Amino acid sequence: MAILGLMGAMNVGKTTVLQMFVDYVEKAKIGKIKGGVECRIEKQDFKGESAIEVEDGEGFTKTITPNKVVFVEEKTGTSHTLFAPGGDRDRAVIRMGIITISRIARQIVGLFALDQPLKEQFKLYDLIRYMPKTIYICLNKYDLMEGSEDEKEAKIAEIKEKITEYFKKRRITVKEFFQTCAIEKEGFKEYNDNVARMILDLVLNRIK
Ligand SMILES: Nc1nc2c(ncn2[C@@H]2O[C@H](COP(=O)(O)OP(=O)(O)O)[C@@H](O)[C@H]2O)c(=O)[nH]1
Ligand SMILES: [Mg+2]
Repeated sequence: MAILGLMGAMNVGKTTVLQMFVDYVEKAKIGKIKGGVECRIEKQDFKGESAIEVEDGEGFTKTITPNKVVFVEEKTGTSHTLFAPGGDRDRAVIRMGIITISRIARQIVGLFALDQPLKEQFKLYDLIRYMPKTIYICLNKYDLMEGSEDEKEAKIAEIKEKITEYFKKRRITVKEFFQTCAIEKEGFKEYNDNVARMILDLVLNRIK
């Protein structure tokens, strides 16, 4: 039984990643992807999403209390729990969620948005005192990267290096990087599949 915590600054895509995973399970896609296994959702709680109205624009939601998903591997009957707290470290109730989940989770995934500066995104981790010795990194919003394939590759290599350095200073080893796109978008199916595969790799301990 795994307990996985998805951490990351506001708007990097924690809630969306979790929702995409649920979607893969509910639409029976997860057993069909490479590395997929049949699963079912036992519980999902996105009640902590609070709608934020903006004057002229679409509006968005902000995670107040942690999102939670429990799913079961059909073959073995093993259940796994996924948590994604909010990312707004300036609000006490959200901060409490971050700290609690960081202590409960046995595996932590740090999410980063590839289209936003890293520096701001690191700040959240300064808050978490109890971190495991290893962390997994999800580089999300791959679809928003600009440039040629070569340019993207170079940019990602640089980002990986900076993230590895940051955690190394805190004596945390980055064990694996994943690259994802958490919204359905043409041309990015492999990166959508990576969302589901990442979670399975982690809960099934497939990363050596
Ligand atoms: N283009 C793109 N948008 C994304 C992706 N993942 C999340 N988003 C969008 O980014 C915004 C913030 O996502 P959300 O899951 O609420 O972030 P959270 O604060 O980390 O939970 C939402 O508008 C999402 O639709 C992605 O991979 N690509
Ligand atoms: Mg959220």
